Order: sequence, then C-alpha cells, then structure tokens
Amino acid sequence: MRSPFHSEPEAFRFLLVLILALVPIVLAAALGPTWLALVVLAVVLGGVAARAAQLRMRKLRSPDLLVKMAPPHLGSAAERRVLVVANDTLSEEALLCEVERLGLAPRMHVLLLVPAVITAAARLTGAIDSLLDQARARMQAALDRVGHDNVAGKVTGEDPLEAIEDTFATFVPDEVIVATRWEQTAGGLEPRLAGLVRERFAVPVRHLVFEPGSAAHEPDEATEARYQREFGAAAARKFGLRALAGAGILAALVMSLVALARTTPTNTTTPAAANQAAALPTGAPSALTKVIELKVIASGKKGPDGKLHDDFTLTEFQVTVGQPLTLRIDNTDTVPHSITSPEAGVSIILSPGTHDYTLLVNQAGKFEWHCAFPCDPWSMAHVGYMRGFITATAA
Ligand SMILES: [Cu+2]
Repeated sequence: MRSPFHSEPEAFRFLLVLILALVPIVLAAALGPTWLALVVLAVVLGGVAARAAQLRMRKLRSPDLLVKMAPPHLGSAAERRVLVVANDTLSEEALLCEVERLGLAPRMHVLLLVPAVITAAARLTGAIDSLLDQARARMQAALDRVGHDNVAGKVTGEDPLEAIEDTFATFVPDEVIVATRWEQTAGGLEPRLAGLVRERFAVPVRHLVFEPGSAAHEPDEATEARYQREFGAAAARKFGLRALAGAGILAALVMSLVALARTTPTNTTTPAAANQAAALPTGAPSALTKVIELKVIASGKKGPDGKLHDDFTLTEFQVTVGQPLTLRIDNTDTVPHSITSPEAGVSIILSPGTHDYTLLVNQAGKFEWHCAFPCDPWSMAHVGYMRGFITATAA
C-alpha cells in the first residue's frame, strides 16, 4: 500500500483541512437541528469531493511529478541495464529481435517487464489470475525465443507506471524501452506510457511502436504529445462522468436523510381542529410573535371551601381588537377543557398536552368566558378557576 501523500507537509495540510471541515459539522450538530448538521455535512463533503475530483482531473490530464527520479548507475562503467516494458507486443518478431540484439551486447542486463493490464471488470469478475497467467505465458515464450542468460523477465499485476517505478528501485536501468502499438488494444499498454516514463525518470526512454508483421517505429515528438493529450483527456472525461454520477447519488442520499430528519415529529403540535388560524386575517405576524403561556390543572387550586378545584393558571386575557394572540396552553388534565365566550366569538377547545392556540376578538369590550366542558361544577361557576374575562381594547 502506497502512502497517498507525497510529503509530510502535504499530510499535515490534509489534517488541517480535515479539522477545519469538522468544526462546522460539530457546531451544527451541537447547536442546530439534525437536518442542519446533515446539510452542513453534505456541503463540506461536497466541497472536499469537488476539490479532490478537480485535482484528480488535472493529474489525469497531465500527470506532473514533483521530482524527476535520476537513478544512479549500477555496476561498472561498462555495464548496461535496459528495462523493456511490453505485453501484447511480445508476440511481435520485431520486438523479440530487438531484445535479442540487446542481449548480445557485452555486459548487458535486460529485464523484460510484462504488466498484465488489469481492468476494473477483471477485478470484479476475479479474472485477475487468468490475465496474470496469460502475461506469464507471453513472457516465457519471449524468454525461450530470445534464449540469453542476461535477459530476465518479470510479470506484474500493478499499474504499469507504478510497476516501472518499483522496478527502478531494484533493477536500476540505464535505459527504458516501452513497446506499444499505435492504438491501445484490449489488455495492451497505453501508447502514452512512454511519455509518462520520460516525464518521471531522468534516463533515456525509447518508445517503440510495433504493428503486426512490421518493423519498429519510433513516434516523433508531436505524436507523443498527441498521445499524452488524447489519453489524458479521455481518462479525465471518464473520471469526470463517474464523479458526476457519484455526486448525484450522494446528493440524493443526503436529501432523503434531510427529509427524514425534518419530518421526525416534535412534541409540540397544533391540532388543526382547535386552531383558529384559518379564520385569521393575514398580515399580522408581529402580534403573533407574542406568546402567553398557561396551564390547565385538574384539582390544581384550593378554593375558599378548602377543597382542591380544577383551574386555569391564568384566567384574565388582554387582547387588541383584530389582533391574534397566541396562547401556549399545557392542558395537564386527561380530558379537554375550553375557553368559550359566545359574546366575544371565542371557542377554543384545549386538548390534553401542550399546544398553541389563537385568541382573536373582533370587537372591543370585556367578555366573560367559561369552560364549556363539564368538569368541576364549582370551578365552572367561579372566576379564577374555569371561568374568567377577556378584555379587548381597540387598536
Ligand atoms: Cu373545564
């Protein structure tokens, strides 16, 4: 496993970004509702993913390297080490002749590196072994055909460029030959591989192009540049499409999570039947912001008779004519009570539990109200218990 970071400062930067990204998520989770935390999480993840995708696209278009590797020469000055990278082109006689010719030179070491190009589909279907076997068979046939002791072979399932990089650490070549076809075939090497190796290593790199039955060709600089561009752009396009699909799936997932979090019921609900909001004139939001809180308690208050009676903790209401007043009433009883005043045009039924109700009076005056639900007969007859007054003053 390769470290995803090129350097220590890079790893440190990543850690810093991670912490900075976590702060708003934690804050939103601690202070806001669940859906807000999810939205912040989605925004942060989206930002990070977009940046990662951008960097990846740039790298695919033109893989740049921080340092060009210049391996030291190994062995005596007369010794030469050549790395030949090939796979499907190993069946070409012209390539085998080239390897044979190299092998004849004195003090020459040739390593035949055969990357089995493993596609995502092969990984999924577990066809990796058969691809490696094919590469091994090709390599063995080539070694048998060349028949020199100083020509060795190696098969790899790694990404070709990474395999070459690893080989540089062990074989330390003085020269690299990359053998491809003019166009990439299924399981074949990308023609742009030679250009990538040239960019990465400070050793002579020869790109030999083989087509069935013909001699080796070396593409000119313009052709190499075209390979780089075309394959880079194609890879970036493919990755872009995949990233877009991934982002779509992620967005759908987050949106459904947010919807789920928002529809989770809270314990304060407004029963539609009891709420008179539908009958309210619109355009008085400022008056609505004032909330009066009170409770309805069964056997909550001692009467002059020494017994406990049902009561409203507040029985006097002051309102402005035509302006709705919000009452947040906690009916702690198990049965409904009401604020009923036919003269004031008020009929509010209070279900058990805490709910918001709207008190609206459209004429000035002092109106008596009472609880219309048969509960405590004494309370229903006495102001300050289940009876009281609504005073409406003109605006
Ligand atoms: Cu009552």
